[in-house]
Formats: sequence, structure tokens, C-alpha cells
Amino acid sequence: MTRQIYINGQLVPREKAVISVFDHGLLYGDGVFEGLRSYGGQVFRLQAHVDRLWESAQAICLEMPLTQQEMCEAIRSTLRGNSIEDGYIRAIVTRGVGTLGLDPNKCSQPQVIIIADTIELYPRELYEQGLEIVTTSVTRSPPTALNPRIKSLNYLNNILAKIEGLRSGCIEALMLNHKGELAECTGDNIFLVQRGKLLTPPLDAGILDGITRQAVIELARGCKIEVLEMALTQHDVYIAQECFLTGTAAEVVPVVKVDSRVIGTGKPGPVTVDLKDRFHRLARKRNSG
Ligand code: PXG
Repeated sequence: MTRQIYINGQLVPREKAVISVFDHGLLYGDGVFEGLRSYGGQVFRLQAHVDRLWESAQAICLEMPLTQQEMCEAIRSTLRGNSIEDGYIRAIVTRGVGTLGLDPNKCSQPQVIIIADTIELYPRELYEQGLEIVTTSVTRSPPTALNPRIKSLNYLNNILAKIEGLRSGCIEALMLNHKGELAECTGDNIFLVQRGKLLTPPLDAGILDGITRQAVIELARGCKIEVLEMALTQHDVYIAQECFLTGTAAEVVPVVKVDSRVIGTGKPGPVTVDLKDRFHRLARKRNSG
């Protein structure tokens, strides 16, 4: 079945879903986006994603051409229009058509695009065995340059890190911040388990305020695991008993090797496996937020 893409209020077949070459989203990466997931036809934490999209837009002075309620309805109708129950949704708002200069005020109308598709998960064995990641030399963009809390269309910082990771044979790469502390991976947040406590970099390390990260923090606290959002270094990774990543696409995925060093036993640890299962159940539960 041909995918139906939402563009500015209409569902159109993918061949007809086109954007101008003068759109500043293309010319400058000037726009914002969200990656969401639906489970059993229900979008996981839709309101949290929409709130974050609005915050990203506000941070780049982009005035949304629709209300939050209209965006939620547009996302749901794009899923329905494509008969997708378990899927991945990409919501994009670009600055719109402008001139070849940077001036965003010359852009006429923000463009709203929603793509719904089925998601190709990492191979199942990866969730059982855990993955290997590598620290990249690419620093996460400092908040004073381009705040990682803005989910903008300019993802080159992450793509450069991803290229380096892939070239060292790793599917995901760990980025440090401008102070040399752990930040996050190219499309996932990072967690460590040390002596039964869950540790994760704080938002002011310069990271995306991940929705899966928040859900996992809540799950852990709900089962009396102490969670510390604190500045961490590579040393903390190397001495950790467990490590895992969280993200909308990845969900909760164990990490068993970092920079060629084995983490813990080299197998996904008990805290990771428990939180992975709890997240899996939460996401598939009706009205999970
Ligand atoms: N950090 C970064 C830099 C991200 O881009 C996350 C953390 C995890 O955040 P959420 O809110 O999803 O828990 C992300 C999210 C993709 C894809 O297609 C990437 C993300 C989300 C969905 C799909 O690679 N990144």
C-alpha cells in the first residue's frame, strides 16, 4: 500500500509529498522534529512529544502554524490513514520557503510534515546480547552553540559522531560534552548501573531531554532503585556493572562493550533486563501516558 504522507493538513500519496528546494529546512536545517512510536494504535507519550516539539520551535523562534490539539489529531489521522498499529512517526516542522539568505523572517509559511511507517528494530539478538559502542572524538554541541535540548533538523553533530562510530564497527557512538563529561549517544540517552544505583547525565550536561529516559527514570524510582542525574565521565562507564541506552527507536537496549572494554560481566545485567522488560510492558499498556 502506498504510504500517505501528511503535508499541511492533507494526506497525500508519497510521490506527491514534496517540499520546495527553497525551504529553509533543506537550505539550513532550519526546523524542528519529533520521532514518536505507536504501540497497538496508541502513540506513546504523545503529549510529551508534542510539548517538546513546541519547546524546540519556541527555542528557534518558529511560530507553529497549528495548535497542539491539531498536531495530535494530525498524528493520529496519519497513523489511521496508513493502517499502522505498531509504528514509527516522524513529525517535522520546517521554517518554510524563503530566499537564499539566512533571514528566517523572509520565510512565508512553516511546513508541517508527518510520516508514519513501520519501524525496523535493531536485530532481536542485540537486545539479548547487548551492543558494543565507542566514544567518539566528536563533542556534543555545547548548549551555548546549539542546545541539544532543541530537536532541530540540524543533526550534523550527531551524524559526524555516527560516522566515526560506524567506521569503528559500532552501531551507536557515545558523545562527550565540551567539559569532557558523558553527554549521550547519537540518537539515545545513556544510563549506568553502579552498586545498584542508576546513574545518568543531567540535562545540563547538554543532552536531549529524552522521553524514554524520563519513562525509565520513573520506572526505576517506582521499584525503589535510586536514580542519580549527575555529571559522569568515561571512568564511570569503565567501572560500571551495567550500561544501557534509551530512545524512542531503540527503547531500552543493553550495552556490553564500550571502547573495546567489557562492561560488567559482558552480558546484559539484571537491572538492565528488568527495566527493559518493564519499559516494554509500559509502552504496550493502554493509556501509558
Ligand atoms: N538523544 C538524541 C540526540 C536523540 O536524537 C534521544 C536522545 C532519545 O530521546 P527519546 O525522546 O526518543 O527517548 C534521541 C531521539 C532515529 C530516531 O530515527 C532517533 C531518535 C528518536 C527516534 C528515532 O534515528 N532520537
